[in-house]
Amino acid sequence: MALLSFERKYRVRGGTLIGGDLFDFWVGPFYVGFFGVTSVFFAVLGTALIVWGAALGPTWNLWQINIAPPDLSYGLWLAPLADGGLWQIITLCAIGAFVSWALREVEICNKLGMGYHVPIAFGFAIFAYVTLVVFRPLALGAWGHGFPYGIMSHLDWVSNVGYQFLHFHYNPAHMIGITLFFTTTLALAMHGSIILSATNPHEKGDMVKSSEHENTFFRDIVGYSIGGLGIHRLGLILALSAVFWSAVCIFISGPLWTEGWPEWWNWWLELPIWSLT
Ligand code: UQ1
Repeated sequence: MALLSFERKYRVRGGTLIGGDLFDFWVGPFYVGFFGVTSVFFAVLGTALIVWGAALGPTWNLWQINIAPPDLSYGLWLAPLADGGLWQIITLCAIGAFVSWALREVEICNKLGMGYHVPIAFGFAIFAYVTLVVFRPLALGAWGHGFPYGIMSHLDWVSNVGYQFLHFHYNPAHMIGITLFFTTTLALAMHGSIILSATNPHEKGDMVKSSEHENTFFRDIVGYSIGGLGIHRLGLILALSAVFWSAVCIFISGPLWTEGWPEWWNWWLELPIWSLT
C-alpha cells in the first residue's frame, strides 16, 4: 500500500531532541518518543488529580465538578492540597502534558523533514493557557487569579472577570481578538467552500476543476486571488493572531488596567486638542 510504503521510509530512528534512541519507536500508528511517555505521564497524573479533587468536592455531576485555585490570601505560595494545592499540581501537569505534546510534534517534524508550523501553532494555544494560569496570576501576585477547572465554574470565572471590568467588549485587545477570530472563520469558510466547489462537479462525469478555476472565481468576485498556498498562510497568521490578541486582552486586564474598560477610551476625550481655546 502506498501509504504504508511511504511510512516505512520515514519510520527510521533519529530526529529526537533528547535521549537519542530512547523510546524512538512506534506503537501501532502512534509515534512514542521520550515526549510521548512524558505526555502520557502528565496527562494520567493530572487526570487522576482531577478525579481526586472531584472526590473531595460536593458533587459528581459532571457540569458542577470544580477544582478551584487557592484563595487569594495564599498569594504565590503553595497551598494545601484540598485548598487549591491540587489546582496548582494539576496546572503543572497540564503544562507538562501540553509542552511534551508540542515537543513530540517537533520530533515527528524532524523525522519527516517538515517545517515546524504545527508545533509553533500549538505553542500559541499553550501560550494562551499559560497566560491565564501562570503569567497573569504572577503579575497580579496570587495563584487565585487563575481560572478554576470545571465546566460551569470556568464559565462563571469568565463572566465574573468580564463584569469586573464593566464591559469587556470595550477592551481594545479583545476587539482585535474577536475581529481576528471572525476573520479566521470567514477565511476557512471561503477556503473550504471553494475547494469543495472545485472538487464536486455540476454534473456526474464532469471533470474536477483546477486551481485556475479557484483563482478565477475570486478574481471575478473580488478582483483578487491570494492563491492556493497564500490562503493557508493567511489562515495560519489569522488564527495565531487571534490567539495572541486573546492572551494580550486578558493579560492587560488587571496588571495594566484596573478600571472598567469603557473608561479606557477616555484617552480620546482627554486629548489636549479638545481643550484648545
Ligand atoms: C483565494 O484567493 C484562493 O486562491 C485560489 C484560495 O485557494 C484555494 C482560497 O481558498 C481563498 C479563500 C481565496 C480568497 C481569499 C482572498 C483573500 C481573496
